Amino acid sequence: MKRALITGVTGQDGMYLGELLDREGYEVFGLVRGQNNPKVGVVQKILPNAKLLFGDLTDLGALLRIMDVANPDEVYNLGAISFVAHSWENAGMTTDVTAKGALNMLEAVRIHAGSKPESIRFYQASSSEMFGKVHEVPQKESTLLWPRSPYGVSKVYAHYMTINYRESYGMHASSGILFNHESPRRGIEFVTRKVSDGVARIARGKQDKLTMGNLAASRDWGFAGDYVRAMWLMLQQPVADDFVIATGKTHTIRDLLDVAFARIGISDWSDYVSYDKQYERPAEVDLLIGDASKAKEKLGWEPTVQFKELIEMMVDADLALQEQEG
Ligand code: NAP
Ligand code: G4F
Repeated sequence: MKRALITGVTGQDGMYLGELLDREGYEVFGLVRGQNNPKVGVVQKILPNAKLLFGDLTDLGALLRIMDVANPDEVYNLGAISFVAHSWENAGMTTDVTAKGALNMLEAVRIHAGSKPESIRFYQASSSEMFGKVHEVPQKESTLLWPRSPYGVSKVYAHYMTINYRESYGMHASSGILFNHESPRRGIEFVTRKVSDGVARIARGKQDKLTMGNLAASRDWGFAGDYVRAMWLMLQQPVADDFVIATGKTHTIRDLLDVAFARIGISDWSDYVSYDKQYERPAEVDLLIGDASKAKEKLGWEPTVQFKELIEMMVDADLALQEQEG
């Protein structure tokens, strides 16, 4: 039985990846931060077989202890401060967790693996946010990185550190440069879930309006369940490498509002959406669209869920949630 350690197991991707690894017959270990993390109950329900270990990415000693307990064949480093807007107000913490946390995890793997650095396969959750002010359309593995947020800068550090550990120590360390991916498990702070939740509340008469920021930004949105499969496929390759994972299609926030409101029978949403400057960012990433042809060719990976189906799935899930809550 293979053993896998997931950092960020309480996040959207951590839960989908845990389910996939469980189906593939792995013994799954999940890193959970904090002394009384409110998401533990949710994770235990979704991943009843997973063993939860408590520690923080900023604490190398804790990570070394956790490596001793889990003794994993594969490590998926998904833990991060992942909300871009939050990263300007918390740049130091974002650097400590999202950048230096990845270095700590790489170090813990390197030290634990001892004389066989290639024996533990490592996945780093890199991000399309690294492309920032894009220098090429669509973006691929070789596109110049030009991050626009403390989060993006931290992810660039972690990305190059992963490549550096591969080149310096011969570690089997891969980075997935994942474009935005969403699901009903997406955190409420991100725009797709904010919209699906708001639209469901409007439909149930619990809310009058959605207050939004920049509606012109474009994102390449896919389904998280598809994207965690790409993570796993990367670690099944004989040679470690970096891959863009994306749908190859981009949509604006306005398109997102169109699909979400249409799902509840509203074709003109202008009366239901207002603008607030507080949701604008100091520096915006205007356009993301990925070219995942390398992943298609080498991993056999392709997305199965398209934009409209994804947003409808999220609105339906939030309508059901609102129904349950009464
Ligand atoms: P998420 O839902 O925000 O999950 C982030 C996870 O990191 C949570 O489990 C969180 O724990 C954990 N974490 C935060 N600080 C930590 C710390 N100090 N020590 C240990 N764990 C910590 O993010 P996601 O959407 O699943 O994304 C997974 C990874 O992929 C992240 O690294 C993200 O930056 C990256 N990524 C995401 C996307 C996307 O569109 N979703 C795209 C590209 C890359 P708590 O639950 O306790 O907060
Ligand atoms: O949903 P978002 O907060 O996601 P963002 O910034 O693209 O970051 C996500 O994807 C990255 C991959 O590219 C990940 F690395 C990262 O961890 C995260 O998962 O915002 C999307 C867009 C932005 O352009 C933002 O300005 O939506 C725009 N937006 C407009 N109004 C809003 C809002 N975003 C949020 N969160 N809330 C709004 O009211």
